[in-house]
Amino acid sequence: MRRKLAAGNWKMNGTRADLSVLGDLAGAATEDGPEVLICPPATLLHPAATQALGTGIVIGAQTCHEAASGAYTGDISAPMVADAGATHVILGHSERREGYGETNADVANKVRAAWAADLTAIVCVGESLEDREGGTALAVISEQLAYSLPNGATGQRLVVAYEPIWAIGTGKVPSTAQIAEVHDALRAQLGDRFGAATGAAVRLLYGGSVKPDNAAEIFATSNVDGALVGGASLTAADFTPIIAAL
Ligand code: G2H
Repeated sequence: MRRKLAAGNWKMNGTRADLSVLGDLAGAATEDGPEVLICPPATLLHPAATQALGTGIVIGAQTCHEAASGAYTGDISAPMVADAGATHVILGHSERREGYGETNADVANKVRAAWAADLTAIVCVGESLEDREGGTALAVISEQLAYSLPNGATGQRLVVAYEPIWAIGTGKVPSTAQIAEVHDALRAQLGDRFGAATGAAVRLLYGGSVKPDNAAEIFATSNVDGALVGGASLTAADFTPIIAAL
């Protein structure tokens, strides 16, 4: 049985004062309920992890470098993320792929680094509007998944997030049939590559304009084990009902 996961991606939002959201969410993270993950900016990883102690909320980073240390000005490594108290890292988000030129091979190297540091990697895949309208969405996603994942995935250390680029921050959401088609294909591909047990154990998140008013419908969709939520994870008022819908 896959535990549901509500993951908040704060992107480049938040200062220490905003960590009060963790306190407001504390009641939402229960042992029997969905796992609640907040991925704040790197500056907040350590204070967030400290503040989350005892709440059941876990903390993740939004990216990491593939090397453990070295002359990479401005970057943070997977061991640093773990040292800050985080347990997860989002990798290959489309904003990283598009804005920083991260390739599938880069993402796979980062996943290796994350696993070496005992972090759970949340690997993002998703098609552009052009891919969707041109009928190549499934092929594009399949290729991203194939080349963004190194060997050695397990249900514990891999989560896959499907985020259609055209749905991110736009208020546009694919139909539940479109989400199901992609998630079913992801599940099948993971099973073919890593074996049936691992394929069945990896959690699949949907991401892209998840809001309190559409969460329940999305969560009722085939092979959707939770969500990667951007804008609506910034306040407890929005994120709490999303967690509750899982
Ligand atoms: C997609 C998502 C979070 P939003 O990027 O990863 O953001 O919910 O704001 O569309």
